Amino acid sequence: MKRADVVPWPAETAAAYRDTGCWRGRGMGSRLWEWADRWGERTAVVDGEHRLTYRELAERADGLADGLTRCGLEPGDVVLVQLPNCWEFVVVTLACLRAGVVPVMMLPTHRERELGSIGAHVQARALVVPDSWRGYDHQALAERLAATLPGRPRVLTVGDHVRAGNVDLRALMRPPADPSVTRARLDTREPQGSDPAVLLLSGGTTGLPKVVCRTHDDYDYNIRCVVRACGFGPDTVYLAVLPAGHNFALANPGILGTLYAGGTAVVLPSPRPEAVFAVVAAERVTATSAVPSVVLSWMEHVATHDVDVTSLRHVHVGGSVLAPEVAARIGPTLGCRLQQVYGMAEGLICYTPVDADEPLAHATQGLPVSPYDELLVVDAEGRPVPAGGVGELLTRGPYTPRGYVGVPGTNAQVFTSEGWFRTGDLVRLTPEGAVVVCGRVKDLVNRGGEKVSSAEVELLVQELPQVAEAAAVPMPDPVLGERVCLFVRLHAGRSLDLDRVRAALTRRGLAAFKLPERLVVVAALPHTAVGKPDKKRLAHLVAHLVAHRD
Ligand code: J2J
Repeated sequence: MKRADVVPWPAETAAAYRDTGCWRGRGMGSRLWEWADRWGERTAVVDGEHRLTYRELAERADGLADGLTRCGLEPGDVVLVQLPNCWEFVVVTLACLRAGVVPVMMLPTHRERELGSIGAHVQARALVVPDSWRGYDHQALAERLAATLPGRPRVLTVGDHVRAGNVDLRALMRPPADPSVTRARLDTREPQGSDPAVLLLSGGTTGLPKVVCRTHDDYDYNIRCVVRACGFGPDTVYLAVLPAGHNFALANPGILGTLYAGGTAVVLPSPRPEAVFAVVAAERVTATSAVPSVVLSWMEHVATHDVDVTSLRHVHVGGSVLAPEVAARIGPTLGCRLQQVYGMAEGLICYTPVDADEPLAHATQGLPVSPYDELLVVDAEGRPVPAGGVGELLTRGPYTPRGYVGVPGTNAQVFTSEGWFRTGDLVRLTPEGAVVVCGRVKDLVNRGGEKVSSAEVELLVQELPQVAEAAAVPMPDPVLGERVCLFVRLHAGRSLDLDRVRAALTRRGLAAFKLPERLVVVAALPHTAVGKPDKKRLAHLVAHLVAHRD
């Protein structure tokens, strides 16, 4: 990634964020020893039997920060990190922050297509993967990619079966022989506040990779705000079950927010209720976060099993639409308070307050976490709507960057000339300033919180020889909220079924969660006035088909 690919805030805005104290002007890695000096022997991270104190975490992260340098990685170099929720993920992330190496947070479900296109876009210098995970050989995937990506990135493997030629990452995580010497050396090379800290993947609405560069200054501020909004402190025991590479579980407040507060972050690689409630009871978990579909499965489990949730105080729910009726049942069922969250990798985070009254907690998606967040609701022509009206949400602020990495054309469309980010979400604001999500104008499918770009699916489908025209739209689903439905018009005399589409896209390396789950072959697709497939009509059509069980 070239530094010029990262869009900075305008100089005077940046100066204002520094003057107000939002931006500290320091690398996030410097937090590591602030924590260790303060909370040294307290438990920082729990992963099954594995427990790390704050001191051990700092030492291991420093050991790895040094190790990354020995592998030839320099400050500003980008690495793709594809790990399940495990203690090594936390060490890798902190080591990167300490060394100024920039991790791209991939998901374990990503495959060739995602890793390949993102890896090429950011010129990744290394790929961090598990040896294998859920029966899939990630090391082999990384090796194939490393052989084809420009710059031939190194493969850094976490696991017991590191193949020759790859780097054994666990071996690099050993505490240094003399931690104080390593600490002092790394201190002198601390990244600056304006340097890239992490790269997050946008929900994405185009076929192109959309990568959000979060700086040390802005991400550090984001985390401080969210920790405050959620009342996290040293007595917090947070359980991370959503993929840790997601902004939500990583930093809102998530794992990093827990560490900022001096609490304990428990990591679990699956949101399955059996595993979750065993850990909630064993570790006396006080807070966790989930997307609505996951929280529904938890509520069903708790209603039918004898589980101990007495430690649980807060559950954060967001990422996709939560019906107010469901919201009202969450607290009583799980024996804790609900905090709704509306957030995005691009920045803006809204939380309902810990002590919100019922209308606020159940029927809104929260208030912005920073007083410097700016929110504007506009109509289709970009004019502000009257107070309380529905429109597209635009936002800017001290932790909402002004552009994606290396895509000036997309940025000119997605960001206004005044630096507002067009969220693509339709919202209204309550008189208190809380956001209520009412829909969206962007072209994606929100599958249980995982965002699928319709264009990405359509571009691949259009390459199939049978297909003349394709449109991917959301289809309503009682569990996940939405799934991908694919409409196609075929060339004369050709046929196609869902299994063949899924197999073809899988062969092209597309992640499984993006695969269409229903195929509708039509003689002609409806079009809008500008000649594009009329997605609104198609979405209505499939909603009708689902409602009538056709
Ligand atoms: C409806 N839609 C929502 C909500 C996000 C915390 C929480 C979530 C994300 C996230 C995140 C929603 N109701 N409560 O990064 O830190 C949809 C919107 C939004 C998009 C962003 C975090 N909360 N959404 O979901 O980058 O459409 O971030 O623009 O994955 O999810 O997706 P993403």
